[in-house]
Amino acid sequence: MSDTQHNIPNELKATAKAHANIAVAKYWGKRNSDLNLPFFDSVSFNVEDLTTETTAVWNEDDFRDALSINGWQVPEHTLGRLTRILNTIRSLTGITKRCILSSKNNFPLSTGLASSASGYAAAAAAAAAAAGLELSESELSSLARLGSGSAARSIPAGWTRWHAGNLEDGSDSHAVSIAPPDHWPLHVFVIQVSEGPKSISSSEAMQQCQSSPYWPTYLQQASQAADFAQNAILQRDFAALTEAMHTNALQLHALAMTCNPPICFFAPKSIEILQHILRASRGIQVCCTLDAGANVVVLCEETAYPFVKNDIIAFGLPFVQSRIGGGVTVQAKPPHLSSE
Ligand code: 2P0
Repeated sequence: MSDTQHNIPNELKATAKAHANIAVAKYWGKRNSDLNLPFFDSVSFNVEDLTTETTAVWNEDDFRDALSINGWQVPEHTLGRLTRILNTIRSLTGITKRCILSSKNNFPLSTGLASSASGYAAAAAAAAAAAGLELSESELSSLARLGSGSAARSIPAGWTRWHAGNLEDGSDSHAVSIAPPDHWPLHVFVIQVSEGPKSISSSEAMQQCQSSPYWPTYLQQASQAADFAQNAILQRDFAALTEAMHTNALQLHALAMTCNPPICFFAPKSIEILQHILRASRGIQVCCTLDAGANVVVLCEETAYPFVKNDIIAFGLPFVQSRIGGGVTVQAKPPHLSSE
């Protein structure tokens, strides 16, 4: 972020909105845990109807940074990842003030589903804009990555690829859009299988997975997954997308189940839905994925939509129906920016 510009505005306040994203070729494993630098590239799509909206205010009078989510004050000792983002902004702008962030998830789900991606993306964009920091999309993606790796992919629009990068400082580790949302307007269903909090954080699980005897094979296979997924997306090849999603997701879960101690993210209902979609995908254009949790995300083409929707209703679980979403937007720019 060496070439960034900043003009400290009078009113240090801005609001940003970001979408959750779901990976087709997943990020799993870090070459640097402090900077959330991955071993390999990942590819995902934003989910139009799962959003976080965050307002950031830089304030002289406060002694410490603070964050509330849906009105709940996050304990100060758990702000570590957000502090990395705010300290980076302070060092780039020279601002010495504290940042107060209030964040709202629109998720009708109670699981915190993919909330770290949209959460850190919105927080980074709001805090940077409020500080008058004019970052390129890549720089903003790198900044969001400091909060949560997957947040890097919630900055650009539509279908995105996070380039792992090679540099030790992470300045080349950011996401870019590979296709806009309307490139391939698939239907997205996010099925809420589990209501409980996750039993293990993604960071811990990624680390633990390296104890699996299959880790070297996984690393080699998963390193090729982004290219395969990107080609499927660019060619709108649903059969290839299905192969990319099912292979990549199930390799991750197989890895998790074979590490020590083993991790099983599935709930019984996840398996039921997975089996159903695997069977259906042989006949219609539908596929699914599962992240580090029990929820299932289903994608389908227009032709398959009526059947898929009926089947999803029949599962009897809450779900969000959506489309491929846009990138982060800053809605209330500081005065010096809004006049541009
Ligand atoms: C992904 N996941 O690509 C993968 C697939 C979960 C399974 O990125 O430690 O919350 O904050 O960088 O981004 C979830 O991990 O992890 C995730 P940190 P993050 O979407």
